[in-house]
Amino acid sequence: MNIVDVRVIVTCPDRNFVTVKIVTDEGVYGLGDATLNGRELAVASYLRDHVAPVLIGRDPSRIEDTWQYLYKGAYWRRGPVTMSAIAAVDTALWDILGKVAGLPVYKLLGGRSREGVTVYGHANGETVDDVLVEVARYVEMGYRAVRVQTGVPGLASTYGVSHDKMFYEPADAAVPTENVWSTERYLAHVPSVFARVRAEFGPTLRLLHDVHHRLTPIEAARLGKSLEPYALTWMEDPVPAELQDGFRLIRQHTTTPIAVGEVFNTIWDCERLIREQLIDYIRTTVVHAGGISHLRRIFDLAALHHVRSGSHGATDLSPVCMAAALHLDVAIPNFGLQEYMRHTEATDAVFPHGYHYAGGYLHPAETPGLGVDIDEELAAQYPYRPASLPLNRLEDGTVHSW
Ligand code: EZ4
Ligand code: CO
Repeated sequence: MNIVDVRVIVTCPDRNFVTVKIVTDEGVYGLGDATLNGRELAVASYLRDHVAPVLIGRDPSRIEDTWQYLYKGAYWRRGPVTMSAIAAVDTALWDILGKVAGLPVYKLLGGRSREGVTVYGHANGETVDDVLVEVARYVEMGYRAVRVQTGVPGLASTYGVSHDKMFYEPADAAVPTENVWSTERYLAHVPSVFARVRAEFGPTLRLLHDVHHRLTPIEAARLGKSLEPYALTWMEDPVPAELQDGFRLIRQHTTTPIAVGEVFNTIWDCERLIREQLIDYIRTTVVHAGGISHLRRIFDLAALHHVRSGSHGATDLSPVCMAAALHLDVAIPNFGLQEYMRHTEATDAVFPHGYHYAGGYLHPAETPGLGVDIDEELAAQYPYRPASLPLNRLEDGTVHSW
């Protein structure tokens, strides 16, 4: 069996997605997500101009060899553009292998380790009263874990808090929206939010909070300490993570568990964090961390060091990525949680899929491969629209970390 065509499909059913479709001479094809929020066309070009030509004629069952060929063969290693492109190819090849074998991909990864994939949803509201209503909605839908974000008194807007609740989209403008940020106002407010949520929903609902890389290590340590009475499942992205040593300082001060990794693209971004047990959850994803093959390598390293998975699953990760993530989530021994931000109807229509939500769990499809498809005709009706993630400035105008 040989690869005869590599198509790169860019579509915008309510948001942008880049998808690779690898077609074989026997008609079997596989899909991979290559979406890099706000930088989509860079990955599309990488795939079209540099990857597709070298894949033609290759044996699609040589998944590891193709990964090594693209990673080492580029000379220029790592980086989100390169790794998203490699991820898409790797994911598509696993999809093909599953279809050829007649098995869902999770069976090729060692089979089921659990009955379902526990997911968390996003409750966000401008005020604490608003967010309590949102948390209640998730609890009613059966969710066992909820991420809680609110506006900050005195700040006009906050990343992750929007007006449309179920389907919010942070990449909201071609030129980045600018928010004003104050660490003082934020740190003064957050503990009171969780005090109310815990009082209302009791001790067993798993609660999470995303800091979006906005603090320094000592500020994050203070936040973690102040949240200890509310027993969070994790505090996400407390600091910008280029400096892995920063996490040691947070760790020395607080028992609030730490999650990080949605912007990481290889094992080298988290190798020390994992090896030195500086984090509790690694949030790398299929699409941004080199595909199923490389993500499994990261999760295997994590398993040796008491670190569990907590993969990113926001709307910019397409249903193709979600399908792939669920196969890995259900198979690995050290699964923690899976983020699940629902896609819109338009997105779901372009990417028909067999995974489904029931009672707090997502379940991968039982069909061969990943169990997700793309409607290319429908996709063509939604042309690309430039959209960027917002940025933060401090009150004095300084550009701040996210
Ligand atoms: O900022 O997906 O945990 N989820 C998040 C998301 C990310 C976006 C970036 O593309 O932090 O909202
Ligand atoms: Co996040």
